Amino acid sequence: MLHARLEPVYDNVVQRNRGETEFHQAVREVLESIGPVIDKHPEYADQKIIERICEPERQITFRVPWEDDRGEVHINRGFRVEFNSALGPYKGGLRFHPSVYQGIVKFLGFEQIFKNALTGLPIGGGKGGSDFDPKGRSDREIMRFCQSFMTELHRHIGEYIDVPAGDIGVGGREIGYLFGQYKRITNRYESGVLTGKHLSFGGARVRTEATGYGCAFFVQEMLAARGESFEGKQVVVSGSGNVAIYTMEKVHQLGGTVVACSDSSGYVHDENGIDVELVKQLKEVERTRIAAYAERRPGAKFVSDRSVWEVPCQVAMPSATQNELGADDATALIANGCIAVGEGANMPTTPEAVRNFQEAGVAFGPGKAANAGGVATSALEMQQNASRDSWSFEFTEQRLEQIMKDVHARCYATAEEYGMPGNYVAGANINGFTNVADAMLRLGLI
Ligand code: NDP
Ligand code: 2IT
Repeated sequence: MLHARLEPVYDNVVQRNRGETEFHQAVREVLESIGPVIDKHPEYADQKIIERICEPERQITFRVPWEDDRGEVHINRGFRVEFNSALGPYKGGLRFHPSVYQGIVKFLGFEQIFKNALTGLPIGGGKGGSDFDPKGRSDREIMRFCQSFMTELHRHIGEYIDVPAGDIGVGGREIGYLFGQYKRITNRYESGVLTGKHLSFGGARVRTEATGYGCAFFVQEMLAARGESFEGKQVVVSGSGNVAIYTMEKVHQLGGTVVACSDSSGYVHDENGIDVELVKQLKEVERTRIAAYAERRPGAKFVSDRSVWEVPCQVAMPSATQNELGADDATALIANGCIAVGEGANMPTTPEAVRNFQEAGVAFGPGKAANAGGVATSALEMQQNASRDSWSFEFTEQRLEQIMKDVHARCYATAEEYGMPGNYVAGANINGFTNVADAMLRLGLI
């Protein structure tokens, strides 16, 4: 239910951003949480802070022409949405996936505002990407695409302006080509303009692992708050990309057993525990399909075109894409004894499924909080670049773990303060929102 003062705000967002269903969904979730804040702080509504937050400060759409290996010309669309810079330069990833359009970039950029605020670090919110499909493309094609993309994007970014990073379809390789082109066009070695860089040119240790490790740390905190731990728990992780791989690695280190992971063609079930090194080999080195896992690992099976959430587990960690875990999946997970869910992906759980989990008393960690370790470590990379420093793995991982504990504590305490103990969705949305809203009030009408 929406607060009476927020209903017209939401209606206006739907009207002015027609057809952008994912953006509507993300806005609605935040507005549903902040009703009690409006009662306590009517000045936010009086100053139209919510209307302002829902309108990006700047949106850029551009043509990305490139040539494939056979000489054929392709035209893709590039996006960068600079959503909110109250707390710092715009910060958020780039997604290359054929499903990308304005509505997806805006939902991601909107969520990024509150996620970044929750980290306690000085970063605003933004997101970008392209409808380019990297699947099956050669390394040279990826390079040419990245160069063309950056040939336009470079005018809009900078270490004090907007700092992109990776997301679906954009990892260390792509960040390298993007940085190379930025450096060439601008004639500046501006390390802090992109994060997720390789260690050889200004990258930070633990950034590759950060989102997955951070998500595992967050779930560990949720479990501890209930007197539980990962020890002896069966865990299912969806996806098999960057976030999924390092979630699995840390869950194993913390005593859990990941028994299944997936990609868009199906899932692999391995009761002995997923061999994470094999997944790295298949996905990071060979860039092949997860089905190959079952061919190389005795005892594992591949199941095509079915939901990974049918595999019994006590902890579920959706780490692929938006709306990948629906109401029926939630019902199946609850029936199988699931007690905790940590969103590694952004908005992977549908609103109905979130409700199911919360009504069943499942500890539910929303992406804004649970996957904040990635962007937080990006902010640590910016800090290292600004001071021309390079921290050790151990030190950086300690910083990450402490940040995730703090994010958990903020969500937990805020939910209690507003009379919704254990509701991490409310805690994350209210805490993230009030941080940004307070800064916006102090910055005047901007
Ligand atoms: P990757 O590109 O490394 O991996 C994405 C994984 O999700 C792949 O296994 C992919 O399968 C699967 N996937 C993507 N789209 C779909 C789809 N439409 N249907 C089914 N499966 C799909 O991306 P990341 O691991 O970086 O990102 C995963 C999620 O985590 C995203 O929601 C992202 O926004 C979020 N995230 C990422 C952060 C980061 O630092 N990278 C930080 C915080 C959140 P396939 O190969 O078959 O497409
Ligand atoms: O969704 C996210 O937080 C990311 N894709 C990471 C963003 C970043 O700037 O590191």
